[in-house]
Amino acid sequence: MKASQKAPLHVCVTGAAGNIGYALVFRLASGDCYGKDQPIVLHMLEIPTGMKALEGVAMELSDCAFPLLHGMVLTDDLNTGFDGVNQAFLVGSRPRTKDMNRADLIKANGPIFVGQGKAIAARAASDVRVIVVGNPCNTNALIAMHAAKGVSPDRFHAMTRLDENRAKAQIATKAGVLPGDVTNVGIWGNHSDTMYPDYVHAKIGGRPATEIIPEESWFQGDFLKTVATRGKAIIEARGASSAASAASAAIDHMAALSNGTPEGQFTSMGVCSDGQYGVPKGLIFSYPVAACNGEWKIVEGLEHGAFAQQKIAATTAELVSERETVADLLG
Ligand code: NAX
Repeated sequence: MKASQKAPLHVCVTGAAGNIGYALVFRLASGDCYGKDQPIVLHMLEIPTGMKALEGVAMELSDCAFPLLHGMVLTDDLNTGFDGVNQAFLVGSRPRTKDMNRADLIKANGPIFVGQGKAIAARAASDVRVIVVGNPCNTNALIAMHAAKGVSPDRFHAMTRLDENRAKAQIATKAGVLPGDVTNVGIWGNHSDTMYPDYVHAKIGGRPATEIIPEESWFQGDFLKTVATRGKAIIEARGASSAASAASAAIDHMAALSNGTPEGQFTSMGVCSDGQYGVPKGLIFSYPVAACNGEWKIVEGLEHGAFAQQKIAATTAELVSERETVADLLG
């Protein structure tokens, strides 16, 4: 089918003038997420102080003359931003400042996701799918999901794909293979340094990664630490936080959701728990997930040893505590 024959997808990016937004919108407009035959209309939502920079982003998008970009909506109004939207990337939120701890950040950003959840329920298309990137992304997704009355909870996701991609890259380097050879690296729990990147079920060229790298001490030591602290290392090296890699991971997540995961493989998504693996129901928890045509399913039956169980218990406890911090926003 020619690009012009398909109806455009309406794709919203919040915080589109920010670091990640700037890396994301060009990839979306060039067809990296939905395919080279799928036109899109980009809805770019900012706060009033971001609107001038957003105009500059729109000028550059226009100057790319992307054949698939069939329209742009620039706005600081939630209802306009989410009107008729099929796919939403909730990226914009307040960055953490020096005097803020994680609980302060959660409190500061929570209300943003109440407003956005309500606007999604009121204005988005009936097939809307939402990925929350803005931190703390699991708990922000939880808030948006609660606020979006009438929208099925399975539509709300948090992004842990960047952690998965970081973990795959570390394993590939250690094994001397290409990142594409590494599959089934599930991220469990919160997008924070408590997450558990499950190396036990990871595969390299279809074989258990632990057979090819028989060094449990590396997996439990340097590997876990590198993945958990990668964001900080990038800030130190670049003087700015991860942006292009975060945008790329968001595209990987939404592309996997739309196109599906290959047979026998899974990816990591923060999704609403129904109690799988003993996680309290209703938490947005990152699990290994298999996806197909916009639907997803948590991969069940994976067995965990004592080390993994202890890591999963710790990340679960952190998410439960975050949920308590925002209890007043979960009406
Ligand atoms: P920036 O500060 O560069 O950009 C944020 C943009 O959002 C700004 O343009 C700002 O004006 C806008 N904004 C703020 N509040 C808004 C609102 N209520 N509605 C619409 N727009 C709003 O941050 P950036 O580096 O782009 O990071 C964005 C978010 O991603 C942060 O919360 C960051 O912590 C989070 N990240 C999440 C990652 C993940 O793996 N889940 C990894 C990368 C990143 O750390």
